[in-house]
Amino acid sequence: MSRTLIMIKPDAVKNKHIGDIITRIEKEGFKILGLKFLKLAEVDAKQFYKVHAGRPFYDELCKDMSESPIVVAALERENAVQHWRDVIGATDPKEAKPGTIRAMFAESKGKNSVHGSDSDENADLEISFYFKDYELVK
Ligand code: DAT
Ligand code: MG
Repeated sequence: MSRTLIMIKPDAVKNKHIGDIITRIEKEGFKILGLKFLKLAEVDAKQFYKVHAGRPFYDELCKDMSESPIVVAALERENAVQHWRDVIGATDPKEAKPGTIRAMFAESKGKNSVHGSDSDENADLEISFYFKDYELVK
């Protein structure tokens, strides 16, 4: 079993896809270890996405991510990181395969509905960004 950190981004919350995305999480066999609804401060969005600091889309990404609420979840499943990335599809919804969450719901490359960790190591870091250990079910 492994873990991944997912976010339902502001565009998907605004477009009323929280339920659709949580239903998909359940159908894909993930166990929810932690779940929160919150609004990021811009400074925290900048911290979360700091690997992208200096890239042309960084400021707008952090502004978009902090302008309205998001849902964050720590999920567990066999091969969690790769499975969730397969479920969400390519970063740019125009390149995402039919049936993936980004193909169905994303507005653009920047407002692309969902996040997923890109490695087991980053999943642990991202989960600890949002959750204390005692907030995750054992
Ligand atoms: P992913 O979210 O698929 O892991 P990433 O880590 O490369 O993609 O980028 C993080 C987020 O930054 C991505 O979900 C949306 C935004 N982003 C990335 N590349 C972008 C671009 N070329 N133009 C606008 N936004 C971009
Ligand atoms: Mg990424």
